[in-house]
Amino acid sequence: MERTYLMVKPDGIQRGLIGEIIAMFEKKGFKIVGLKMLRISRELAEKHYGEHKDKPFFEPLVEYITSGPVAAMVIEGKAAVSAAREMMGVTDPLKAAPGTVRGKYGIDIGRNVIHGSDSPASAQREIALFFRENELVAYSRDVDRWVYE
Ligand code: D4T
Repeated sequence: MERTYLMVKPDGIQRGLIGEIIAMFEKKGFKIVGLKMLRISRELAEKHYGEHKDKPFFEPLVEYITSGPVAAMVIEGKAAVSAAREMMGVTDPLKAAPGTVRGKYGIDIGRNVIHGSDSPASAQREIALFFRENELVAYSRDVDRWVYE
């Protein structure tokens, strides 16, 4: 089993999409092990998007991600990192496949609704950045025998 970090970005919150987005991952069969609302500080945004700090879109990206609250979550399941990326769709919502979060709900790349870790290493780093160990819950679900063979 693998864990990944997902976040409904400020545009998703303002547009009332938290429930729809969580439901997609929940109904897929993933287990939610961490969930909270927070307002990202500039310092945290710069850390989270550190790899982009020399890109022209860095400043607008930081402004956007700090512009309102986000919904942060950690989901767990088989191949959670790659499966969640597939379910999110590619970065540019106009190119994202229909049925993906970005394909369904976004238009502009700078308002692409959701974030998801792009590798198991990023997932580990981002989970530690956004959640304390005691905010993540380990539990079993009886339904898992109907999700996994
Ligand atoms: P995030 O990290 O937000 O889940 O998005 P991706 O993993 O899909 O994409 P990314 O890291 O390449 O980009 C991070 C973030 O920057 C915005 N962005 C990106 C932008 O505004 N203009 C651009 O040209 C690119 C490449 C969108 C997502």
